[in-house]
Parts: sequence; structure tokens; C-alpha cells
Amino acid sequence: MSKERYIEAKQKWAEKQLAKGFKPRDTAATDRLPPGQKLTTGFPVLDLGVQPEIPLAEWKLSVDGLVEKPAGLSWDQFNDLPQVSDLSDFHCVTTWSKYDCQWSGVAFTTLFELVQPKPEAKFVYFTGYDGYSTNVPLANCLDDDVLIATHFGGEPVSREHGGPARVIIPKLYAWKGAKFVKGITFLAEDRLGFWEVRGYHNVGDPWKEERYA
Ligand SMILES: Nc1nc2c(c(=O)[nH]1)N[C@H]1C(S)=C(S)[C@@H](COP(=O)(O)O)O[C@H]1N2
Ligand SMILES: [Mo]
Repeated sequence: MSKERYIEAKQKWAEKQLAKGFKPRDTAATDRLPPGQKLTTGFPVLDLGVQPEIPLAEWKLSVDGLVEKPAGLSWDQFNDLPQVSDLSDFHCVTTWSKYDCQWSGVAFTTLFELVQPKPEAKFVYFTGYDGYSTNVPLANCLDDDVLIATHFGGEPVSREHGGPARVIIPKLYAWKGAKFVKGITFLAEDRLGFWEVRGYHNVGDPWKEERYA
């Protein structure tokens, strides 16, 4: 795991915080819409037919696997971690995209720093309280816009959209972001998630149209 990359990501965060507040971009849609996607103004809900109810007193986030310091964070412990905000676009593999999603919560790099993954860790396996799972190369999780989000547009993330906390990885298709997140496990070898065992791509870059493997 490259320390430089991680430090660079943290620096970018600092710069963004300095910039204070985000303005919607005025870039032409053609520059922002990945191939094969259509812009939506609503916010469709995609789940497995289950929207688990997780009382905050029972909520726990496990961060484990190939790490020096595994963590089992309570809701309060999680929310005591440094908070960040990021404006990003959302691309679902079923071809809808949503612009300017304002997410806030804890940066993935903050959790990375907390648990200290071992050098062998190359993949991340996310699980949700609804039984969902998804796998992502570690390198894709270390961008400064990868969050474990507790807020959307300044309000707590609703249950249908994955509250209390959901993962957001803007540069990948949205199925890579586990709603109702429960566990984050660092692995040396890739382990396929719910959609990945059903033929979805291991990385899922919308700009390369990595929809199916
Ligand atoms: N736990 C969980 N996370 C999930 C899913 C799910 O079914 N369960 N669906 C994924 C898919 S396919 C997409 S497009 C987004 C949808 O997020 P939304 O319902 O907030 O639009 O969540 C992703 N994360
Ligand atoms: Mo999706």
C-alpha cells in the first residue's frame, strides 16, 4: 500500500475544505455523463427488497481483515471521527446518473488510518445490514471523494437510501457503494460480492463502461 498516495489524498481533502462550500459545476453534460448513461433529476431507490431498520444504539461498523488494529465502531465513536463533505455525481449501472450529490460523513482514508491495513491488503470487501456485499480494489477506495456517508444534502441519509450510513465511491458505478454498511474487510485476494458473483465487473469504472465482467 502506497503511503504517498494516501497522503496525497488527505492533502486534496484539506484543499477542498479550504475552498469552503461547493458550487454546482457548469460543465456541459456531455463532459460529465459517462457513456451509455442518462441524466435523472429524481433519486431512484435500488435495493434487495429489504431496507433494514437499524437502531443507532445497535449500529456497529466493523473494520477488520488484514489490519493492525481492527475496529468495531459504535455510532458515537464513528461520528466522533473527523467529518468531511463532498459533492459528486452518481452513476448506476442500470444507466441513470444523478449530478451534484452532496454527501458528508467520514472519509475512507480516515478509517484506513485508524485500522492501519497491512501491506498485503489489496482489496476491500464491504457488507451491508441487508446481506448485500461488494468488492473494490483498495486503490479505488483511497480517492479523496470516497466516504462513509451519514448525510445527504445536509440531512441524515434516509433508510431507503441506505441510512444510517452508506458507502459512496463516486468514480465507480453505484453498486460498489454498500448502503446500510455493516462491515469493511481488508483482503489480500479479491472476494466477489453480491452482484460480482452474478457477472458484474470487479472494478466498475463508468467511464470505461465496466458494467459486466
Ligand atoms: N446494502 C445495499 N447496498 C446497495 C444496494 C443494495 O441493494 N443493498 N444496491 C446498490 C445499487 S445497484 C445502487 S445503484 C445503489 C443505489 O442507491 P440508491 O438506492 O440510494 O439510489 O446502491 C447500491 N448499494
Ligand atoms: Mo445500481
